Amino acid sequence: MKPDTSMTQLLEQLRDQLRHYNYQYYVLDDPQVPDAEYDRAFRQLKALEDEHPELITSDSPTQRVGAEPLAAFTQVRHEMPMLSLDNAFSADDMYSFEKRLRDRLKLSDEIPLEFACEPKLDGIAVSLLYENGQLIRGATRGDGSTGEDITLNVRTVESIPLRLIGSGYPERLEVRGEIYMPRRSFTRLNEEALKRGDKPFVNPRNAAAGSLRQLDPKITAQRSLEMCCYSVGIVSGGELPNSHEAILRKLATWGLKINAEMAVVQGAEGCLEYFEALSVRRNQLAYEIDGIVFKVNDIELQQRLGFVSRAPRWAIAHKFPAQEEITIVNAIEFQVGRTGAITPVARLEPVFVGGVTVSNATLHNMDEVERLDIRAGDSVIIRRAGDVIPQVVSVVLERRPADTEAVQLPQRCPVCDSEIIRVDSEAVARCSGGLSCAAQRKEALKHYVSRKAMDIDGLGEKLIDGLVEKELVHSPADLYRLHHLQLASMERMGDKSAAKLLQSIEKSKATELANFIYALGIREVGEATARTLAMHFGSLEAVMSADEEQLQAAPDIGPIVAQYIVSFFHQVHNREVIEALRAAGVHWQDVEVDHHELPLAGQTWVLTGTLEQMPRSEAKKQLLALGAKVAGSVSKKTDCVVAGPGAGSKLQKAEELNIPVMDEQQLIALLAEYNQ
Ligand code: 9MJ
Repeated sequence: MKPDTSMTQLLEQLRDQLRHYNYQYYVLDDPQVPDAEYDRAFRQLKALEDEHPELITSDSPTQRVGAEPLAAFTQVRHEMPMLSLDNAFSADDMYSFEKRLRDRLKLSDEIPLEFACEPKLDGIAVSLLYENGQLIRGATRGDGSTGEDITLNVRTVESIPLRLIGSGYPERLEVRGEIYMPRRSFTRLNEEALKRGDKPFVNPRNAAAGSLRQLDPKITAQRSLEMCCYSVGIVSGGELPNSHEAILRKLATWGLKINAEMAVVQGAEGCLEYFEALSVRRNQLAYEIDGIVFKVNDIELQQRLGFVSRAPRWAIAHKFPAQEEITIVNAIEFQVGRTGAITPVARLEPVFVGGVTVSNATLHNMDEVERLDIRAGDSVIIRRAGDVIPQVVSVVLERRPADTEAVQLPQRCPVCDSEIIRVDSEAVARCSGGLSCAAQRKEALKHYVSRKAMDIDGLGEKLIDGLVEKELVHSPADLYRLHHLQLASMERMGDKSAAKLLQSIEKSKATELANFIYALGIREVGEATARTLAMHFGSLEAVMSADEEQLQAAPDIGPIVAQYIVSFFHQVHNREVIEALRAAGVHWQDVEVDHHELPLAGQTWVLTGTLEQMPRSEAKKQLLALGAKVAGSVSKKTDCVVAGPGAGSKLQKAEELNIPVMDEQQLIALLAEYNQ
């Protein structure tokens, strides 16, 4: 067929359709058609363009990738410098910020001052230049005056329109924002890197930077980057609205992605409220942020305020406490866990990171020690994101002192001197001392008294360490033989606390079968498995005499756990401890085993958000009793999600996957119905 106007029109129609789908998917996060529909339109366009290569336009959705690798990036001078931001680290800094602005603007206290608030994305600042709606250049911020031309790479980012949609945009429009890698893409990228044996990226920011700095745009295209716009640079041949918020909303109508969390507040007070509210949800966002940016909303006021050196006077970034810090490894030691697992731990020069002082970081196992090549004396980057445990991200090799030595797994347990054994197939090394090892005894006791086990109040870690060291307690049964004088003579204990502790030890004798099984500390038998065992077998005797096959008949018990359970009860020492506990008066009621199908058998439930009328542990217990499994994350296999106030990403995922969601009231009604 000879190309004619109708073919040109058809191609343009298909392109518009695809741009629209892209906009809904990447910019609004709200796709309206299934992927297959997009793919069909894309393939049709591609086929027609293959037939008529002379009609291909550079802003066609088929033209995002495909350019040849560059030899080097060229430099770009920014016509208007790309500014950075001043920082605030406290509420006081925010109040001083507002005061500075008011003084300079001569605003009296009664006149409100509006701020636009937006999360501070931790990515790479870039500039996009549109001429007559066409994306003609993408550049990094660089030093603010000169950056690098990364046009071919930004063209691969799907949330960046190659051509603006809608109408009314200025002839020349420079849009600025941050290119970042969402957490999910980051996790996936690193999982793939580890599988290939490559070095993982340290954080999403480095991954985004590394992906943009690729001379081969095909690599950038595989990296799932996103761009969020937060300001404009050059504007000519057209007008923009007169507030920051309205400008951003306008950009969104032209197909550019802006942050969905943007809001307008009044004064430093309003900024601080926004800061607090978003701090709470920070870890539920799909991307990492390192603070909140506050900008005077009124553009005329912004112009009156101007800027100093490289930062505008009208904006400030209120930073969260740093999530990454550098510190020194004073030593690498080995801890012995309840099951004898030997865990290497880095003892650190104390460092304030993620809002707390960190002086230890687990290194998990020897594979991790080898992967990091961490040594005593090294400078390391410590990361503590949210309430996640602190993690050693990497060693700063340039700072390694001359005389360090690689870490060796000790051959003997640092506590009991028994041999350490590392089974080839496992990453974990174990002390072979069993309960003859004081460290394992201490950990076993700590587990026994813990809240979800026997729930003995007032028996803290230090006291257990002391009792084991003084040889007053060898096994859990010894707890029930302790008397007042012994306890009262321990460090930091007095008559009163000793009496209270004896009471809680006494109280713990009346327990439930599931708690008791959990308290025994059998490898891989957590709270849920213990409950399953109790419900399926009904009595301790039945669990103890079950063979591996019988154990595997219980829901969710696999061959490995079954083997651990059999071997636990096989050991004479363990049987003796159980006997001694019963002799000391520990008792429970056997569970009536009803092998009728439980109403929620086979179902997986997820609890999220805050429950206001019953503790989450109680809701979980009741669901388990009805046969349901209670999982920590939502997947296609989830049958129902119970969402309370503050529910975030799990609720969102459930909605995406069309999984039934109920609130606490509905759950209570359902439980009442089944428990009648
Ligand atoms: C980030 N990183 O999210 C600015 N930023 O505004 C936001 N950065 C900025 N605004 C002017 N939201 C200079 C930098």
